[in-house]
Amino acid sequence: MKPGPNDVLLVIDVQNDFCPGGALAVPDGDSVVPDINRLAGDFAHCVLTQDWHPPGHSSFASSHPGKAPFSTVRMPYGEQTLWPDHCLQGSRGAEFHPGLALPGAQMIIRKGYNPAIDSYSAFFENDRKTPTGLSGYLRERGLKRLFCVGLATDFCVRYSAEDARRLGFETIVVLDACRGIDLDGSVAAAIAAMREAGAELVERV
Ligand code: VGL
Ligand code: ZN
Repeated sequence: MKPGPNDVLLVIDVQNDFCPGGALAVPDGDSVVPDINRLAGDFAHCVLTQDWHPPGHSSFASSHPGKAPFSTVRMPYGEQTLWPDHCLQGSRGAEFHPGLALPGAQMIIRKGYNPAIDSYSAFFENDRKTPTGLSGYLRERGLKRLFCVGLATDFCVRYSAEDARRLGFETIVVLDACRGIDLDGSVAAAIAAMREAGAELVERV
């Protein structure tokens, strides 16, 4: 499966806060960095996403008195998991992992900046309707096939891959270059859901 001229590597949320020592550390999260650096060498096109929240964001447990991180709450757009404060705009935790070496990356999509709504997917906020602009960008550039890697398998990778399929992009998830948070079996559920959505799951490329 050699990447071609219409393929893009989508590198999802490889940020300090999702790596060991970070505010919302994904177990072993930093181990994807060398794999992603190596993979990027095979791609003519690379796009990154960056989780980017204002202080007091509605996805933070700290914004909901009495609620603990990793519990859930009903929002107007559906059920929302509450997280520790993470990826604050301009903070060190929101920066990309320092080992990530993607000098050829062409676009950074920031998401989660709307205080009232979370945004897991690279394409839509969690209402699954408000676009980030990524699909227009990819279409306008003729990029048709996405290879998804990064953090976390069960949240931002999952929703990005599902939405990519829904939007008609060919979608491949490279599992060796992803790591999950895994709340109550959420990694297994994510893998089933991505497959059901028509994404192709591969261990490596
Ligand atoms: C993510 C939870 C909260 C992710 C982002 O990148 O998967 N998860 N914000
Ligand atoms: Zn977030």
